[in-house]
Amino acid sequence: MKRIVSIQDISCVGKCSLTVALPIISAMGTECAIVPTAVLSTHTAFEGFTFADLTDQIEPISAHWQQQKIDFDAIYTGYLGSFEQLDLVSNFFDAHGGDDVLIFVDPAMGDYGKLYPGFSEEFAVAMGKKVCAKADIIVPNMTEAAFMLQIPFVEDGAYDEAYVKDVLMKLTQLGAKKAVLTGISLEPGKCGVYGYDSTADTFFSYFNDLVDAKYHGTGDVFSSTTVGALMRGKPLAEALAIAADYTVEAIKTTEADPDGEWYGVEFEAVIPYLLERLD
Ligand code: PXL
Repeated sequence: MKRIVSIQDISCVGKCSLTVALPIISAMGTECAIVPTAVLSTHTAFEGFTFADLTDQIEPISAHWQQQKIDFDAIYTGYLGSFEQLDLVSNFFDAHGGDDVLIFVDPAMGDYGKLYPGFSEEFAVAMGKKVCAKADIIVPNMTEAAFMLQIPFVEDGAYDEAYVKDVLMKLTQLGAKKAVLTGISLEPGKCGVYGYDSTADTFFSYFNDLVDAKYHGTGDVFSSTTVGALMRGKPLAEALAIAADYTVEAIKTTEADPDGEWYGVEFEAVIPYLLERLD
């Protein structure tokens, strides 16, 4: 069985970061170790959330694993909360990375043209230079890409395919081998992903009908599923398609549930669909 480690926060309620990565990656048949970077009572879209920083645990955990010769098939990072964590995660890549270790970075920092509460433009630039630079695959949305590259944010409908390709090439110039832009819309009513593999100089894309609903944590569902599918041997383009379709299923299921929560999607209800797609 493959083993990955996911480095991100635990939002105790909120269906994002580790409470999404753990169940999805486990259900897909891969061991998911974790480095929790912080414990929050909820994700940051709730009012009055608590926050306990665990930055000082990252290095000792890493050192213990090195001493125990515990290694990983992939390192998957998501939401990170401070400049110091960016440095520690970059060191973690050096300590636990290698030719056979996939480094997958979701630079979860914002959406719809805005950074999440607490993040600065400088932080986004550092995420690009310190963490994305060492990745095999990065999966920002257009907001995160714009802040990391220090270019203006362009709304859906206002960019074309040539612009998307240009942003992707700039993202790989940060150092990542492959970049995938999520939440891309090139025609009304469609939404999907557009990627660039700088090692092969090839582009790829996958689109679904747009589901007009916004929920927290969908990026984490998408990234976790992509990592899970890659670990099961799927090529990147297929892993992204499975992840996009599963995320759409989870959103539609949540929308259809009159008791659906606002803060996250019912990805649990459609795990059987995901497992069918894996075979
Ligand atoms: O889904 C990204 C995410 C992860 N972790 C925390 C968040 C968010 C998005 O708002 O607040 C704590």
